[in-house]
Amino acid sequence: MGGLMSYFSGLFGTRERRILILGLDGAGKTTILYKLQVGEVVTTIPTIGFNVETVNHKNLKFQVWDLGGQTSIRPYWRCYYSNTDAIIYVVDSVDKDRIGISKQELASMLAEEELKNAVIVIFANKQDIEGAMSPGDVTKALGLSSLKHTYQVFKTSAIKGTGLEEAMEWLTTQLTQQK
Ligand SMILES: Nc1nc2c(ncn2[C@@H]2O[C@H](COP(=O)(O)OP(=O)(O)O)[C@@H](O)[C@H]2O)c(=O)[nH]1
Ligand SMILES: [Mg+2]
Repeated sequence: MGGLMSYFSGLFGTRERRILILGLDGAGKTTILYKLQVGEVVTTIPTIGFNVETVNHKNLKFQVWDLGGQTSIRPYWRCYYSNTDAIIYVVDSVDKDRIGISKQELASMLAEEELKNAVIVIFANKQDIEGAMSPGDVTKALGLSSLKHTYQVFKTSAIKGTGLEEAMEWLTTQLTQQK
């Protein structure tokens, strides 16, 4: 690992980039955030009561929170996702029971006007576990073919650290082209 941030070096010196890491609880978001070794993770709890993990590294800003369940606080998310350049959407590829909920959450998020230009990186996570859905299965289950956004699905294991570099390399290329 270690060298992961080098992928982002092409983005330094340009404008601020905001990247959200989202998905259902238990998908592996926090694990990924630490694996990326971007910097110190700061957890804040806004008054409305959901955890937001933030990491700032130069002009890159990562924010993480759990989707699912809390429809009443959804309007408050807006404060966090304006000007978002990319969403890393993390899926527990073993959790077939909740993949439908994950699909709905992604769809509601991407219906937001302010996120219409965001690049989407899907992490089909937990690939180290036997019986994990393949990227093809995850693509189907999330209904990605109807997405208007630029997206790509990657097989990842946050625990083992596999697939993260490839995904980050792709994302960096997309963001560099975006301007
Ligand atoms: N086997 C396996 N476990 C994982 C992987 N990623 C995360 N986990 C585990 O899944 C649980 C939830 O991870 P966490 O990062 O807290 O998920 P979050 O709720 O999305 O932030 C933890 O016990 C992690 O160790 C993975 O790729 N493979
Ligand atoms: Mg977490």
